[in-house]
Amino acid sequence: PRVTVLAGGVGGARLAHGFALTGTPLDVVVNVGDDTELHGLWISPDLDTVMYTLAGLNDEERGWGLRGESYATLTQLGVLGEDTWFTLGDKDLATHVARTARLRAGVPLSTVTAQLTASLGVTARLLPVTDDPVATVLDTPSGRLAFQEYFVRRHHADAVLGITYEGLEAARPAPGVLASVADADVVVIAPSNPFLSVLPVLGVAGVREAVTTTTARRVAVSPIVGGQAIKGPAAQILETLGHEVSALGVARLYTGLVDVMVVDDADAALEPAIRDLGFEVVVTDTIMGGPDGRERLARELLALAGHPQ
Ligand code: FO1
Ligand code: CA
Repeated sequence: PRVTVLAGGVGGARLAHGFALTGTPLDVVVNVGDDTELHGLWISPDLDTVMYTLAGLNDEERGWGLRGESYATLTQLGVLGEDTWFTLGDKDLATHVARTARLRAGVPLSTVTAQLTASLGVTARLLPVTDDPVATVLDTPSGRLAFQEYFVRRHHADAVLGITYEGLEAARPAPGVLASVADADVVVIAPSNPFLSVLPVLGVAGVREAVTTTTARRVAVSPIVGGQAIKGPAAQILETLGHEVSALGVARLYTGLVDVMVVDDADAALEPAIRDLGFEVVVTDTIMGGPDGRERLARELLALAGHPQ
């Protein structure tokens, strides 16, 4: 079956890796709202997290960046008076240099991404949801913060009172994105942050409609397990934006978008309430861990979608 995963960073990367390990044809449509310019370089953290994970090159502990990095360039940038709060490894910087050079030459982000993934031996197709700039901006008690200011520099410690996706209204889907969703056999919303990763993907013109109208089986995996986020600030953001901090709260956000909500064994008690929203509910172990756990979850999702591998 053809699988299309809608993904943010680490959670999306791990589940996409699981599908890749099953050998099924895979597209990953990736959020670009985290993208930022630092030191004159264009950085696309979610694309790189998915790319490095699928290439088997990622730092497993952190979830982002490359394994076995060195930091000579960042150290010297600090000597020269540049900010160093965003940890850029020497090899990772090569990705940003190559990407930025090609973007400046007029090559679209989707084409650059196809080139970079090919160079790293990734066989899945990585699609930025759009080639147009989108910037997630957070309203906090300390004011409006650019995404990486909020997330990395200030360690996502500020309460999120509101979220704006600058550029999203004007953003057009990148080539292949709408067809990928329309032509898939299975569309999966990864266990990524609904507000920081999934909504800025669905908000690009035509994407939500493509998910609504595709004939694919549509499955979402809850990123909230036992009332807590597997990683990152999803729980705090649901809370401050007035949503229930649970797989049920996530399900409400995806009502009408997916056929099946997959929740962790820890959330088995939420099954009837989620079913009442109109979903089929599957309760399983959603904690992926290493490659074996990722492949296991991917195979379970393929089976419940009617395409056992
Ligand atoms: N996340 C951090 O928490 N701290 C960092 O210093 C950091 C550096 C970094 C460098 C390259 C890259 O592709 C990603 C990086 N990330 C870092 C992750 C990134 O900020 C993601 O946007 C977040 O993990 C949210 O998904
Ligand atoms: Ca992200």
